[in-house]
Amino acid sequence: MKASKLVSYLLVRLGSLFVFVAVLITACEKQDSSNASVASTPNIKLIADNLVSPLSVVEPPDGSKRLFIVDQVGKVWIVGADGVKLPTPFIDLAGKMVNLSAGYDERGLLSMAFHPNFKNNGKFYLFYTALPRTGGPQPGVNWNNLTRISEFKVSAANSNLADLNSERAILEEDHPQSNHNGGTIAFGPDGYLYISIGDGGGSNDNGAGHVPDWYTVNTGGNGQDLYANLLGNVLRIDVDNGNPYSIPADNPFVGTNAKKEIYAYGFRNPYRFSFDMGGAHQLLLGDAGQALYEEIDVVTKGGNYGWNVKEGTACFSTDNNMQTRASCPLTDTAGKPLIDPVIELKNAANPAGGVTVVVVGGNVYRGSELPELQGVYIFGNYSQDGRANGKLYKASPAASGMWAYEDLKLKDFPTDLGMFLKGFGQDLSGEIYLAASGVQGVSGTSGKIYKLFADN
Ligand SMILES: [Ca+2]
Ligand SMILES: [Ca+2]
Ligand SMILES: [Ca+2]
Repeated sequence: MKASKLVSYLLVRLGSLFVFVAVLITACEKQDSSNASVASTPNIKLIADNLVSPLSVVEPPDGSKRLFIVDQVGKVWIVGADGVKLPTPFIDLAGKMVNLSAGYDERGLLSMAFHPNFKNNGKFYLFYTALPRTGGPQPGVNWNNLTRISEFKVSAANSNLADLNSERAILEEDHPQSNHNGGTIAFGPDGYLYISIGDGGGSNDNGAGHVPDWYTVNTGGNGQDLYANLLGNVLRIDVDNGNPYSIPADNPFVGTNAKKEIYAYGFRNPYRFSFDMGGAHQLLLGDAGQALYEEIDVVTKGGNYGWNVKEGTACFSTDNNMQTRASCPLTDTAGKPLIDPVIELKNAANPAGGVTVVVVGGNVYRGSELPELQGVYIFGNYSQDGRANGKLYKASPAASGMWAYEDLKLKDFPTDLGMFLKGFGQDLSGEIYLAASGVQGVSGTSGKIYKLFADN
């Protein structure tokens, strides 16, 4: 080998070595950067479409990796493990429900929960709006509808079909007006079924079917009343004992004259709530406000969340719901503090500059797609101003006081979703889903389910 050839040979070998070392360094840097949780790019991808008014997504605890989609019209649709929506709905309850208004309606099939032991007992639960019973809250006024939570079983022959005839009504409550149905059901980490029910509807927690409570400065008050009905509460019942259910022994009003199903009270329209899959398994709830404030609450056993004494952190006035009162009680007559929200947003009608028509309670992210969102509460804005421009927020839970929150920016939707945001869902891996549609009402086929994912 000539000297010149030897030199060039060595240069080539050294060059290869350099390239090899450079690749090693780059690989190490990549390794380091993933460990150091460099922010990924949140985006949403389509999971199912051609829905009417989807409100939630639930995964059954049976290992099937299916997703069940609740459509307000009364149908539950299944998306299989292969990502394909089945052509036949799991169940269709429309024949058992009130007729819904195409333009706008808060009634219908509002949520679904699987029994924790669904894999073995095939039981699941639906919250829906049935035809009203005869009679009404006062002479000459009929009930608008009947809230019904029922147990059903999956068909013995086909795990993708429910047995409609297996219905066992668990809990029913007469509802005076069409709105404020609440409408979430979920099993807590304690195995009990939690149910959110609104104040009965109308406005200001007033009118037929809204009883007077301890706070006589404001008229009405199903939110504060604990005796006359189940409205304005989060309830907790044991569906595995009793017929049709029993009261958990440590429910807060056991041994009193109050309704023993009540777990927490003082809500206006607790439309969506969820349990954190991790951490302390907190119950996080979005309560829709009247005219000025929207709120997210951390719900604890026996807690009083203020309505209709307070709207958010403000003192509410039934004399004029656009003006707060200068002061109001800090506690109820039982000495319970009126618990303020952890997040408060100004309602779109707030003259001080509103941001949302209604807040939509979401879920704490516990998935693996977006590590930087681990433990972050994702919630939503149904619409900023009445148009199809809902959006997402993210909030960092704080040990005390108000939680900081900001927009959760999505790659393909940098300003808003271009849709009405109607609800959330979470699979058993902790990933989060959105339910949205292009219209406010229960009509059309613009309803879609999206999954939050890292688009990078
Ligand atoms: Ca009152
Ligand atoms: Ca009540
Ligand atoms: Ca409140």
